[in-house]
This record gives sequence, structure tokens and C-alpha cells, in this order.
Amino acid sequence: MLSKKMQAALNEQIKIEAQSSQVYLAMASWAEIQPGIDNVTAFFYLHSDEERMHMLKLIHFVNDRGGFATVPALEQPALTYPSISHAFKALLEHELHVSASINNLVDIALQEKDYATHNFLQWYVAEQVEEEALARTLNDKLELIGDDKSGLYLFDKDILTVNVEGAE
Ligand code: OFO
Repeated sequence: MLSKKMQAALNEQIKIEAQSSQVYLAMASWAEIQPGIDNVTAFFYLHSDEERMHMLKLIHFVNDRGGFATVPALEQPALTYPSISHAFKALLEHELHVSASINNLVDIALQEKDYATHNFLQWYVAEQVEEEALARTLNDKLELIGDDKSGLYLFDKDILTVNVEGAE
């Protein structure tokens, strides 16, 4: 059974995962109308779907533990970006924010002596390690590429492979 505090914190995380899905969906839609970055577009759509899966996993957990998962209202995400690197910088910042919030949830689980939730959250801890690493790798590549168009062409060509290796 979840404590009130644990349930509220998990419901907040449901919102964060849903918001992440929205943020990446908006990135995907923006990328889709930019010329020549079809795989970057696919990457963002895929990432948006993954965040929705993270949200659903939380919803089922809260409800299975005798709580009530509440589906939240979402905020309007950024719709456009000045460049591809700006979008990927925003993605990394967003992931760092999500990691901080997962860490906070782990803290609460320990305070509440809720070891089942603590155990459940380990999947998210590991996932954030992977997502941060992937976002850093992609940002490093873009840093190297700078404004070089052929570099960007290769970045787009590679990104789905990086995604398959680096994220779930
Ligand atoms: Fe939900 O893993 Fe990224 O944010």
C-alpha cells in the first residue's frame, strides 16, 4: 500500500513522464518539417513513445499498489528550435531534470520505508543513466559537427543505430 506522500510523488512523476513525451513529440513534429533529417525525426517520435511507456508503467504501478494514478493536464511544450543542436541541448537538459526528479522519488521511498517502490524505481534510475549517456553522446557529436552539412548528414544517418544501442 502506498503512503499518501508516496502516491503524490509518483503522480507527480506521471506528469513529468507525460510532459517528456509531449516535449519530444513537439521536437519530432518540428524536425519532420526540416529538410533531410528523417532519422532525427524518427528518433524524436520514438523517444516520445518511450516516455509514454514510462508514464504507463508508473500508472499501472500506482494502481496495482492500491493507489490511484491521476492523469494530469500538460503544459504547452516548445514548438520550434533555432537548430538541431538547440533541440538536442534541450533534450539533455530535460533528461537531467527528469533524473533529479527520479532521485528525489527514491529519497521519498526510503524515507517512507517503501521498499517495493524503491525496488520499482531502480528501473527508472538505470533508464536515466542510459538516457543521459545517450543525450551526452549526441550532443558531443553535434558539437564536433558544428555547421558542417556533411557532418549533419552523417549524424542523421547514424542516429537510429546510436538509439538502438544506447536506449530502451
Ligand atoms: Fe522517462 O526517461 Fe527520459 O525522461
